Amino acid sequence: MTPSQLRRARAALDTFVVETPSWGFADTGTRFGKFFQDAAAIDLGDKLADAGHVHALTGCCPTVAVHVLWDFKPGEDPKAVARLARKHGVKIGAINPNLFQDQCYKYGSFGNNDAAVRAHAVQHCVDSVAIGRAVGSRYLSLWFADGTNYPGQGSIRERKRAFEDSLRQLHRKLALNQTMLVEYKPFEPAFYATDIADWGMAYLLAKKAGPRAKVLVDTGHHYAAQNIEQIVAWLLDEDMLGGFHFNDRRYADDDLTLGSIDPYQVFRIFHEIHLFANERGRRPDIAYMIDQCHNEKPKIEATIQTVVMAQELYAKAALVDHDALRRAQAKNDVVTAELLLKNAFFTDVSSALAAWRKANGLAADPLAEHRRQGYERKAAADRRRRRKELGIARGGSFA
Ligand code: RM4
Ligand code: MN
Ligand code: MN
Repeated sequence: MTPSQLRRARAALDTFVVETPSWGFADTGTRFGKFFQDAAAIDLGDKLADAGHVHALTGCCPTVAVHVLWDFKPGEDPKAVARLARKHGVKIGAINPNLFQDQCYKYGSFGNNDAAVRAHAVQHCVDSVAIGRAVGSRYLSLWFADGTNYPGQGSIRERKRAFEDSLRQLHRKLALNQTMLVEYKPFEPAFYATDIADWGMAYLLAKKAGPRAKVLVDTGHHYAAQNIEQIVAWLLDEDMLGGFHFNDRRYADDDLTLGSIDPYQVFRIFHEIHLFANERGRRPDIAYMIDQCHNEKPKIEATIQTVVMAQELYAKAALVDHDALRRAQAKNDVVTAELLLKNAFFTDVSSALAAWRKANGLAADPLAEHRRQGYERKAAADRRRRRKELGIARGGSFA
């Protein structure tokens, strides 16, 4: 790296933070079964402790996303949860309502043809907004399992209008500093017509809901051939990109570690963001979040891997010479333009990462440091003992 590249990479790292998901630290499963890890978090306290540990090692994960139904006991004071997070050195990030587990959601939530179910779903989101206010969270993150499984099962247009209406109602309840993120996913659990199946649908619904609704791009929620960075560039240009859920996939919504299958894809996404920032003279306000559940890898190790990979690719993408790129584009010099991206991607940024970590008082290799500290082993021993005391028997069902 040249000294100027080193400076650019370090400056990029100074601005980059990524949110960890509380659910990424707990036992989760596949559609077919659940495999347990002794070190998996038992309760929200454990999840926040794990998230705090990841932040202490990486220095760039100050917030934790929570799932309302999985993390908050009924009647629990959200302020107490915020205090618990602070105790572990983190803050509560995006609030994720749960609109898919209750029996009443069998035929959908915001898209349900029963007005009472829609009202119930909206009310749950309004309650989630209140939790967000209490804990000082900026984001309400919405993912809907809504859709139909068979042709003819429901009115596609009526469901669309039900979504428009419910999202508009919910938007009215947002605080001025809160943003509502609308996530899309092509299929699963609905296998015929998912109500918010792609970024265009999410864009339209967010636009109609109000100015504080934006689109959330989950990198795993696309068909294999889709050009995600093009979607990102369009959303940036329309000021409609609210955030990301990072993960990787080979087939569908696989929740694999970011960059484990296609790191160049992630680089290209970051490149579009850096290029936008360079042209506009300001960094876009984007929530970078992880959405991964690991069944085979130790959860904390996989999370650290993800964070380190995100930092590395973000730094690499910051090395693209934007002026040179514009010159090459103006001349239609396709090869030079492409090489500017490729060369940045293949540049070894490890010295920038090491310098940044040193300057921030962090170990050079967060994963090695995690292993050295023996956190996993200690957490496993503690949680094994507590499970026994609490009489927690773990079943094999997937959820
Ligand atoms: C979905 C989606 C959401 C997540 C749910 C549980 O696949 O990615 O973001 O909250 O799973
Ligand atoms: Mn997601
Ligand atoms: Mn997903």
